[in-house]
Amino acid sequence: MPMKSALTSSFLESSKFKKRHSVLIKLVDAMRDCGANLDLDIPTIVFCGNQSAGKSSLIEAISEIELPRSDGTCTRCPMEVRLSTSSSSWECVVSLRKEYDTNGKILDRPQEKYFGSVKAKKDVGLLVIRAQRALLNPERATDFFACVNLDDSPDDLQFTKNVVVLHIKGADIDLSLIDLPGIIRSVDDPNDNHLIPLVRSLVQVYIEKPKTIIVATISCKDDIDNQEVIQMAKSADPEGLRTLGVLTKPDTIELHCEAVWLELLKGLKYKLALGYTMVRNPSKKELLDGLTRTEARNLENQFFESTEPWRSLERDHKCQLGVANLSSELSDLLVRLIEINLPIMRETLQNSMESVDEQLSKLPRPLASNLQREYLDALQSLREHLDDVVSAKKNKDLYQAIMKESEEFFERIRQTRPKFVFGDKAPNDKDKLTYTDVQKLIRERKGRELPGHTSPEVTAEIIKVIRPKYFMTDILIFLLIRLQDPSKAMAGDNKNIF
Ligand SMILES: Nc1nc2c(ncn2[C@@H]2O[C@H](COP(=O)(O)OP(=O)(O)OP(=O)(O)O)[C@@H](O)[C@H]2O)c(=O)[nH]1
Ligand SMILES: [Mg+2]
Repeated sequence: MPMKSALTSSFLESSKFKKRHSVLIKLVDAMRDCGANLDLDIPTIVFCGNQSAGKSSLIEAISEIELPRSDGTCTRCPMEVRLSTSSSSWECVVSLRKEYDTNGKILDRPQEKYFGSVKAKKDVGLLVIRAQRALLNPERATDFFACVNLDDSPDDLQFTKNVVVLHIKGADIDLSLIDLPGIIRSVDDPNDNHLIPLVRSLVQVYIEKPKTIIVATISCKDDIDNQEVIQMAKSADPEGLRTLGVLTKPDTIELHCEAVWLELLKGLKYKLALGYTMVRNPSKKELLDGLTRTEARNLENQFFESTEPWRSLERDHKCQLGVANLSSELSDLLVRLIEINLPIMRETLQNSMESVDEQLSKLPRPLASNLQREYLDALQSLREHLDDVVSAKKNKDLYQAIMKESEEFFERIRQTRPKFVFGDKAPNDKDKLTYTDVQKLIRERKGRELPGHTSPEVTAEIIKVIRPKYFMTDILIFLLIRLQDPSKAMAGDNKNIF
């Protein structure tokens, strides 16, 4: 069997849960696609560790694609790799998920945008580097990074919390993994000191979620006590129940210094409930020499079969060696975690849906296509509402309480209306309109009317003369009439005003 298949197929073929694995992992991926990860703690596998510990190399080995690797192109943002089996041909679709704005403030809703896609595994590396650079330069057009030849100009940001998402269809396994930037211990330039807590807090956000499996990637090249990931994982998961240790670069261990790593593997030191696995991936030189994926897996097998003390490990511990064993272990763990959490996720989503339905039911009905009609209906209902308020129709007690006062008020206002006085002169009130005044106006405006008829202009003139003075009175009386008998006022019966 080719090594490529040995990586995953042996596990999948032997697994009686193969179909269920696929269904469950696709289910949580679909939930993530809908942005449910913002409201829900979705089971996830997160790779974290010191810078250059070998996290991306490990995910590459599992997923068979190329990710930005150290020495110039290290991981500078979270990379979500979603592998799914399907009958269709192999394809990798890359999208950018912005969860934070340019000031690092969390967005209400993440925005996921298509970035590019490739049909050949060899083309993934460049596309992912382009996608990462697009996120690191948020002020520049995304298309720029998708199409043009990349230059060496410095990026606006050194790290970002926004995510490159890789949807890989036609993979040999259903699994979702997140690759994180490496924890920085020191920086050369003091101006970069702020990057240390920045990356640490990014890692913390991912690993502190209770439904996350922490893959603490520990390089055997460094002293075990210098691996900050151990402390971070311990504070996020004090009992070590969801932390899996992965020991990388075993080929770099100096002769006779293997004991400490052997102790870890056997669970004698830094004990974790999920235990430790050891993997051997290609070094930079081996990659530069053109080592293929198949050769890389062969190299790993040879290494564990020929190097002490690993070759003499007891049978029980042999399954802790190699990428193939690790991928099956991870897939199993993820599915178990999803299964355990499915009822609570369903309940949380049910509650969220009920609260959304309630909010939706409070929204006004959608607008009809005839906007003019909508506008008139809205005006009509506003008018009815105002009528109800003004006429105290729906408030009987208030109506009865003000009845007497309003009648009295109406009468007093009425007393202020202008009065006609027959004769030449109004004895006590110079503001009163006299019969002589009216006759004078009729004479001045006389037109071609039949005898006994008055020109409408005269009526208008009389109103013009009186109205400005008594304008406020008009309104008050009008309102009063409406209060007492709205139907009368509505019918335009406001002749009492004069
Ligand atoms: N000798 C040896 N080198 C390895 C092994 N695994 C990874 N490397 C090399 O270590 C370097 C760093 O690997 P990466 O996979 O980029 O490490 P990383 O943890 O993703 O790095 P950051 O993203 O920068 O934190 C690369 O040059 C790899 O080729 C291993 O098992 N043995
Ligand atoms: Mg990396």
